Amino acid sequence: MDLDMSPDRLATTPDQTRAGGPDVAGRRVLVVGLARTGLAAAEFLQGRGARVTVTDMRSAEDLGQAVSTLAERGVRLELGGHREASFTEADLIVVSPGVPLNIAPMQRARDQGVPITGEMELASRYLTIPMIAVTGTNGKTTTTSLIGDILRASGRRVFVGGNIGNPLIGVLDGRETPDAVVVEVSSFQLDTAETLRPDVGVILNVTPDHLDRYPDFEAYVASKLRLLARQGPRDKAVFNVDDPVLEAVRCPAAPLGFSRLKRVETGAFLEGGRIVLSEEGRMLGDLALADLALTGAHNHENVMAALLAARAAGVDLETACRAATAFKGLPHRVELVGEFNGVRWYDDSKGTNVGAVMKSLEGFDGPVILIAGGLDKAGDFRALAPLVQSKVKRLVLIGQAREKIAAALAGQTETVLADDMREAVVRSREGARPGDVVLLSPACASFDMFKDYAERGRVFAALVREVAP
Ligand code: UMA
Repeated sequence: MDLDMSPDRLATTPDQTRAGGPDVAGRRVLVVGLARTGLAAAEFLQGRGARVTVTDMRSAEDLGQAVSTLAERGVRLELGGHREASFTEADLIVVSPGVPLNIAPMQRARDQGVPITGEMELASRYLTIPMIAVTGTNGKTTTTSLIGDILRASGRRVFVGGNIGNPLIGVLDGRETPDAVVVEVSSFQLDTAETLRPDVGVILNVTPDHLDRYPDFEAYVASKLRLLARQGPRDKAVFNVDDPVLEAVRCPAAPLGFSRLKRVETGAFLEGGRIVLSEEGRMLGDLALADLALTGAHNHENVMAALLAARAAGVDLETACRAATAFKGLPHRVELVGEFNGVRWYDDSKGTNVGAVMKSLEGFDGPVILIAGGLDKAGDFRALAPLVQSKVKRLVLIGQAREKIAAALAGQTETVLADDMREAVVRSREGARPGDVVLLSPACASFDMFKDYAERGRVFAALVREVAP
């Protein structure tokens, strides 16, 4: 087993982590999971001369096009289940983020010393251009996209990818020649990141999520903090100093804090309706919140983080602010579907955890009818109680978690259980008066009723347009 993926072998100093990825030619590499990540990783590894096998629990029929694409390229496929020997006999395992690291064959391979890595870690080892990486429980996608826009506005060619939907390893196919990459990084991707060292690392916030995958909140926090752990003093760490988890972070990189609540010596903060950027107590520039299309406290944080990250990457502040004011936001994130009979309907289907729903609710003053529920990720719905009591006039619950949420929030507000999204929209309309807001912000995953959060949002929006006028 001489394909050593350990940090010590390939990376003795932080800079050397980018000196070149492992030589996989002729090596047996097992790619676990054949969705977006697995397909991209397998194509990359095959192109580098590895002997690639891809395995997935799902059948060839379920997996569709990816199967024929890889079969045509001569990749071995083991579908409809995992074969333990393929794990233990591999020189390297590249695991997709959605595959738990403790499944039995992986555990066995790990015990036998087989290196296990993730696609993002692997890709980062071959990258020679600067990397800006963004993690956090909420706001990652918006912030990643905004940083991408700002860098483009400054004339740079940028690859924007990662958890946002297109695997980072795609940047290595040579079709594009970007000057920098901006990646959204999930905790699952960080779990397999041994040497990942972004030039600029951003952590937006850390609140409970994915507790169905981690033993406890501490383990999830530890995963998130890995983003900054291997940085060096020349790198930059951007993080939210209002967040109790991040406030006390000690990182090797130069810190750039941002805060909604207090002045920051070197970083960004809010004052008098403006974002102020500062360096050692000196004001560098500012931006009026009223000029932003992005609204809500959480988005103000996202913009502060993006401005700091872009500046750390060398973009001048004026260009960065201009791009931030031009940024319109992303679908399914407190997206206005429409106003009907004086009621505004918002799609926040991406609000898949309790912290996200709290941030979304904080952005509204008036009475809210909240549609929540879906597939529970072991969230503690009781944390919603104060906001539900003060802002939510009717709670409409759907999906597998509806009884659990109803029990957790019992007595806080009028609660209605609905059998599907149509009923949820109808029951919301019944309770809504002019001036109210109806907000779909589920605090849960979508997979019990929909393909993904985007489909959930689309179905909701279509029903609103049909039922609400
Ligand atoms: N599978 C197995 N064995 C198992 C478990 C799963 O073979 O024991 C297979 C499944 O049958 C499936 C494949 O593994 O075919 C799923 O892999 P995947 O879930 O990693 O799917 P990808 O399409 O590669 O998507 C992943 C990220 N998914 C997850 O982290 C769950 C995508 O993030 C990401 O956009 C994509 O890589 C590209 O980087 C999605 C996500 O929900 C948006 N992320 C979470 C979040 O944002 O909260 C972390």
